[in-house]
Amino acid sequence: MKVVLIGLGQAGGKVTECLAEFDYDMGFDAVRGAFAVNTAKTDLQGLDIDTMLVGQNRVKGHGVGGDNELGAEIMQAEATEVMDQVSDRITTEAEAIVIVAGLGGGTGSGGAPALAKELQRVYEQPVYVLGILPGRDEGSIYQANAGRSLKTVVRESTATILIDNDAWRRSNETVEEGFKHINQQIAQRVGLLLASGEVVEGVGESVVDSSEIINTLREGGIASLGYASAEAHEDAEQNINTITSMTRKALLTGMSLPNAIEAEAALLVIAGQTDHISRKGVESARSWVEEETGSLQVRGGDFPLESDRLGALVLLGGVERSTRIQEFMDRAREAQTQEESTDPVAQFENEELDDLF
Ligand SMILES: Nc1nc2c(ncn2[C@@H]2O[C@H](COP(=O)(O)OP(=O)(O)OP(=O)(O)O)[C@@H](O)[C@H]2O)c(=O)[nH]1
Ligand SMILES: [Mg+2]
Repeated sequence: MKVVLIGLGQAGGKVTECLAEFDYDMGFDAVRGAFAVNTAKTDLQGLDIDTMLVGQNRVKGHGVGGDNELGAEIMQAEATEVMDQVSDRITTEAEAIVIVAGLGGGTGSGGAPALAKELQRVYEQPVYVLGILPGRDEGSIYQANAGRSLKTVVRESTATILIDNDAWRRSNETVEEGFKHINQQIAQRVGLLLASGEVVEGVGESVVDSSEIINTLREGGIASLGYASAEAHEDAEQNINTITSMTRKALLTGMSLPNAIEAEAALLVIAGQTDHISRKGVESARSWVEEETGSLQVRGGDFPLESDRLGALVLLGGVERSTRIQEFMDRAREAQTQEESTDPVAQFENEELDDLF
């Protein structure tokens, strides 16, 4: 699937750069444009993609300091300039626009729903938000910001692909090392998903197509992504169990939103050398995904790739009813109340999370 990436804020810019690099290094050419937009000048320096500073008249290049209402206002005021900058890349060839942002901060958190709204108004292509949820141990302002942003982003985008910052965390890591690792994980998974719909050589019936990604994401507001890989045997018959156990691992322990398995729709992509892929393995993995997710719409396909390993990529669409999302929204609601608690009256007036705009 050919896409244009727009990273907003610090996390958005870094993850976008990672994704563009992965796509380039692998020679996939699914990323047709990569931009980083921020209110903080220093965060744009050193990024190896096109950059754009916004909100200069409001914050003079110093960032919005976690104020996502200000982040939203700045993007609402400057969306036209941002869209002018990216419009050359959003040709008819581009199949989707992907906004990338950390939902817990200010610039990306507020900017993502505001830009999604404008892009949806102007373009026919789907507008996806790749949103990053703060980890549990991040402060209440991050949780509250992310809750309000998520609510608004789901309303304004075609689908929101969520990454929980706790999902692929390893122990004994500094926050910085942790981010670097998570960003690489995101780039690999999202990069493979985008590239999987791009194969043209040796197209067979079983090869996955962009439209299958789009249809899976069409089914609902929130999506998640998981991956696992394993060594392949030379003989496809020997890979039946490899494919089913890899698929189990991807769905049960490898998702970007852990413990959110109930879904409206799913896509199972098996990546690897075509003569390593067992049809029987693929079929049984697919019916297992059907059972686990409770979805009647489980699509599937191969992603032919020169490798001595096999990979299983699982995309779930419509996971918003999962307990993981409910838990997060509760955490965000509680955090918003805490943030408002300087005004004792406000606490009782509103138990709901406010929309950002
Ligand atoms: N996965 C990942 N998350 C990050 C990274 N950097 C920051 N975050 C997360 O993103 C949120 C903060 O968003 P930032 O992108 O730093 O904020 P911003 O959009 O630049 O907004 P302001 O700095 O307030 O203007 C927090 O929840 C962080 O945990 C990163 O490199 N990778
Ligand atoms: Mg910042």
